[in-house]
Amino acid sequence: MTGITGEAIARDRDWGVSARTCRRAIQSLKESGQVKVPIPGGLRSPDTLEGCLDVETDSAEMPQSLEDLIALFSVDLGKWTPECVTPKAWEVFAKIGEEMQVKVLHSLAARFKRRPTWDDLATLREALLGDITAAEDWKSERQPDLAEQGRRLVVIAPSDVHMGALCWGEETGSQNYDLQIACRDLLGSVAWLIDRASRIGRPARVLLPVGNDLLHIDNVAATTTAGTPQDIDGRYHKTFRAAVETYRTIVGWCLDFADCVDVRIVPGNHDTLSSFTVGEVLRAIYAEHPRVHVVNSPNPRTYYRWGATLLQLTHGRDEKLTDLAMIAAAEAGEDWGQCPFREALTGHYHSELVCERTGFLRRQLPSLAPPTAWGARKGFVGNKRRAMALEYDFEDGMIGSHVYTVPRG
Ligand SMILES: [Mn+2]
Repeated sequence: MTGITGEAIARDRDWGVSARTCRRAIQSLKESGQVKVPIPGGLRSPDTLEGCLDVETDSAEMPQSLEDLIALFSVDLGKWTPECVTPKAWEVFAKIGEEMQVKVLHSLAARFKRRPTWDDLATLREALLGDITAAEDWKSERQPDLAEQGRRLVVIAPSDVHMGALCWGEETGSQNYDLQIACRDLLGSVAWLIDRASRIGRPARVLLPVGNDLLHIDNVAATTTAGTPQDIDGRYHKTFRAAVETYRTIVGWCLDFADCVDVRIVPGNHDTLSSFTVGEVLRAIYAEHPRVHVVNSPNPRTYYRWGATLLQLTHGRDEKLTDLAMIAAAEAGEDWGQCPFREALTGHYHSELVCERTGFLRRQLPSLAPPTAWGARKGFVGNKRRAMALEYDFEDGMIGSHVYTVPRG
């Protein structure tokens, strides 16, 4: 009786008795020693119905845990997953010699559900991968990844602030302007530009050109560098201190915004000496700072390289503007040869302009200051008071800009 079960007898022989009766009979024979039940006999053979697998032990000697059941029937858990486990118990009676004995027997039944087939999973996997890939494409369009952040330079370039200038709106037909307003608008523009640029992510570096007529006058006689008298608000020393403190604040903001800050001094025609001395103070302040690099030079032009881009920084008053490209080629020939993107950032004219010729692009920055009485007399009126930030990719050159416009009123 190898592996025979009560159910098998009841089903195959059609003896007209229940499986339980047959089991009891078998058990009775076993208990009496007349029948040897081999191990692992006494088991119900797995029945594979559509989508489910039933297994059941048939005696007290059989395993009593689900894990044992799985091992005993070699149930492939890759194909089947347990759905329910049903323990069973019943009494058997046997006459051994003259004595009737009672014994409680146990069994364990379990039902397994068929897992999705590999074909189904493969199809599902392909569909999911397609969805995920599409989602990643969409994500990368909307949000540059961290590797991209490391390739990004932001140039924060307020120009022609003319701190210390005094402008009377009734006379100029524009807004009033004094030292306090200049500091307010300079800080306000930089805060706005950093906020906008930070929405894209944290850049690797900030380039901060300082100068370009940051101060309106260059000496205690209240004149430009060349000696032209100006309308001024406050004393020279007061303006100088305000310029240093304002840029100290701005550098601090830039350090919160980016990993490194590169300060480049760009002398203007109103502040040739003052921008140099402001630069020297900033250089002293940040001499030991690991993330701030100040370059200050008496040379009117300075060059900055970011990957494939060469930037020429100059106020743009003294050179012939159409010569700037050849001046850059002469002064920064090696970088010129290696950089497919060559640009000049200039100021001075208080108007925004982009001019590209033979692969050299000159970006003329707008001014944060309103017209002075002299400018109004000359008819230099109506231009918008603005400050710009420019975004450069390490390999792809300029990739964007932000513009702050001083509110009207
Ligand atoms: Mn100027």
